[in-house]
Amino acid sequence: MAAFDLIIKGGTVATAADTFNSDVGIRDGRIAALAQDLGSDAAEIINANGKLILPGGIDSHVHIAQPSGPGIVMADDFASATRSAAFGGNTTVMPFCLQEKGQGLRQALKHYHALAEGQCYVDVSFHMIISDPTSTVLGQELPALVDDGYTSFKVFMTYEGLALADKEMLEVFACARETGAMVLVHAENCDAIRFLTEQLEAAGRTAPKYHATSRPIAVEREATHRAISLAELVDVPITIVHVSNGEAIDQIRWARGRGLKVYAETCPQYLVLTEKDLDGLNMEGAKYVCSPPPRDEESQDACWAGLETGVFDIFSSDHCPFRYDDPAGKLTDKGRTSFRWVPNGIPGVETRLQVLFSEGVAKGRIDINKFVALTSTNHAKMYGLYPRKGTIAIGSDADIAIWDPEHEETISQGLMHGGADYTPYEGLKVKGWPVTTIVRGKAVVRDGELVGEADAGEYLPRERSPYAATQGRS
Ligand code: DUC
Ligand code: ZN
Ligand code: ZN
Repeated sequence: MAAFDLIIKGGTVATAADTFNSDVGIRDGRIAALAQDLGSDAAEIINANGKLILPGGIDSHVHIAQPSGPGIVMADDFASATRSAAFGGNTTVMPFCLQEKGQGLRQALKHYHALAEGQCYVDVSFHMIISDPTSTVLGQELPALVDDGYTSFKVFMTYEGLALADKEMLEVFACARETGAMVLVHAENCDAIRFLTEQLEAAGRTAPKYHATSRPIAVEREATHRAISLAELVDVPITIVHVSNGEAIDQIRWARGRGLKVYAETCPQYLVLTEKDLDGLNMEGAKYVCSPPPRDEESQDACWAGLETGVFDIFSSDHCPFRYDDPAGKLTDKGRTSFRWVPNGIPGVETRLQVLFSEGVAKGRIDINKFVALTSTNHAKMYGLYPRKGTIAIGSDADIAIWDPEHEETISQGLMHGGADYTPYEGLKVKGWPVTTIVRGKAVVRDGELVGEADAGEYLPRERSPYAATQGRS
């Protein structure tokens, strides 16, 4: 029997901490050896000369097959989303299991697991979305689920029907504190958006571009500050997801200045898109409708500064795909009557890493180690998967993306492998591309070709994260 199942030879390994030339020896799905020359005693050898060997991307913020309202269907099921993720250099994705009003969490999970079963090219793990925090949910279901490895959940401060009132937020936060779970917060003020939406509609301003007008920066800044204050009252760490601008970032800096454990995420759309993208001909702007909306160049600069200076712990896609040319997607009949009804979200799981690599690493804004931290290692740490996932170390799962750092490409829909019919990053020129994606020692994508199967991905129960531990301040 060979010493290794696979040796990746001759590449440059980069982790969140180090960059070094090393072969990577893989046995039984795990990393078994790192050395300058591991010889050739392996069932399979991949030559990685001139390539980067990175921990596979972990995208901890994706939406797959999530209920999205009457007549609206997400563009991706688990198979298409995880295939797309693999082509984008990802080895784990974390979608959201939505609790609908009146629904039990176990019931929601049972349905969601059934959708994922045997349909994943990469590993998956679910966050819950809590929309109905009844006493049974918070007192019984959620604590038991955290024990079962569902150690994070999201709450909305926006969207009628999903948004929690402040008292409910406090109750959910208190439950997170008790159970040691991580709470993710979508911070936009629901009432303020409703008010502005009504005003815009009354003035006949219903085109997709007014989606951005209806959710200005103040709406996000206020909710960010409120979420932080509510978390401080309860003494619970929180993660503010999809932060889009400098004023929200200021709230996070302020909280950290007070010693609070407030973590933050930003996404590609806040680095390379702006509000102007929503101003397309006819309904074209609907392709960019997501929340919070892309802002302006000043906000992009603020997000870059946040990435460079450590405000942001994680960089996720917020992949939430709807087809454009489809009445069940962006061109729903109601959506033509007002931006209010255009499904919120854009595809991005396949392009997240290239955008940050090219705009960040290749342009010298961040180094490769920070890139790995932001796109893989910190996701594993924050959500209880580390060190099994998120690094290249002896004993860790052999989840690896092999990158060609010199490969130049223009992003276009023709290159994508998901269920959407457009990419919001069409035409963006990038340098650096993932060529081979390996999940637990087995290639899913090899030299740009799909070689994995849809039942290769595993479901990952997670530990409680030390990032979510209360600070014992109250
Ligand atoms: N929030 C998300 O996190 N994703 C898509 C839509 C939304 O509002
Ligand atoms: Zn959100
Ligand atoms: Zn999201």
